[in-house]
Amino acid sequence: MKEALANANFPQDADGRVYHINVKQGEVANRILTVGDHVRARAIARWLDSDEEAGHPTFIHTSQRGFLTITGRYKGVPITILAIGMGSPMMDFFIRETRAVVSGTMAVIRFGSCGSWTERAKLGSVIVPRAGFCIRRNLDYFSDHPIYPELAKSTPYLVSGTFDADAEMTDQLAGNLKSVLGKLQEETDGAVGPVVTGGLNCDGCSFYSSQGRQDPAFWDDNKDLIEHVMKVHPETDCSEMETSMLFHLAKCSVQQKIKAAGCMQVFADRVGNGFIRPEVVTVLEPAVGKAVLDTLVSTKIEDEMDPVGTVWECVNKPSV
Ligand code: R1P
Ligand code: URA
Repeated sequence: MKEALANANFPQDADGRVYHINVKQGEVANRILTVGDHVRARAIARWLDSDEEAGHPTFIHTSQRGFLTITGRYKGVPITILAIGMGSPMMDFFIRETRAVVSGTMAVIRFGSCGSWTERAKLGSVIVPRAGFCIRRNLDYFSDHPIYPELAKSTPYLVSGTFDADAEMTDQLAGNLKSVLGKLQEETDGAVGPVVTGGLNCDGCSFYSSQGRQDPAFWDDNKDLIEHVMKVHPETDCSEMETSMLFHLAKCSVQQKIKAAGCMQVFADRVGNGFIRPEVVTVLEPAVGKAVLDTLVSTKIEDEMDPVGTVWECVNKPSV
């Protein structure tokens, strides 16, 4: 921590920089592509307009807490790519802190990796969920001195209801992905694709126990978890750790609108127990990243920020 901060409730420095992402108003655009992995973020950032095309340098900033913010333009439209790391608390930091420094509607698409729970989404597929839910370890079940005895006896894992993605952005994203991946599917002899739509994503609070992975080194009581979840939400396609939290927080943003959608590449086959090969990821990630950027720039934002004073203000005459 380098700057003096004020306000324990929502810490910001004298310039308005938020505590963990360390950005201020004018450094994050209304349209945001978010990922977990900073290598994925930098690979997708190669699609951004050059400094000459954009008319300003691309803004790149890594916070002390590891959030990577890249703000530039894509096809002339201001856009931010933000790598947040892993887990729902990181999604919470990201959404609350960006919401505090962006005015107007935010359009957020997460591009993650996931484990597939269905044969219709094999390794190399991309899933576009219509909604998501969460699975949380019920700590009282494992507690030495539970506060809520009934909850402690009830179940080791709590499964939530669902939160919808933005339907319009989701349809647009699915369409863009299908047109890009259809071609790649042929070129890669089916190693990439298809695009799987209409189902549910679930966020685990852990990569391990709450996604039903078996670990003899720990007391998890999760042998029947996947079967149980499939009974509660039979349309579940996959599990990962942040997208459902994004949908949940977008719904709970009560002062300013957040449109949220997500897509995830299948890295782990939880049905057949396989894992994606790195050379497939090399082909898949840039293609999906481009489809997400195309979706974001075609998303309508009625109350977009004025570029004056932002990092995307044209300071040089654009060459296009
Ligand atoms: C776990 O390996 C991580 O991968 C998934 C999960 O949501 C979790 O963050 O997404 P990312 O590849 O975007 O990090
Ligand atoms: N990310 C997850 O959270 N789970 C998986 O199975 C694969 C990637």
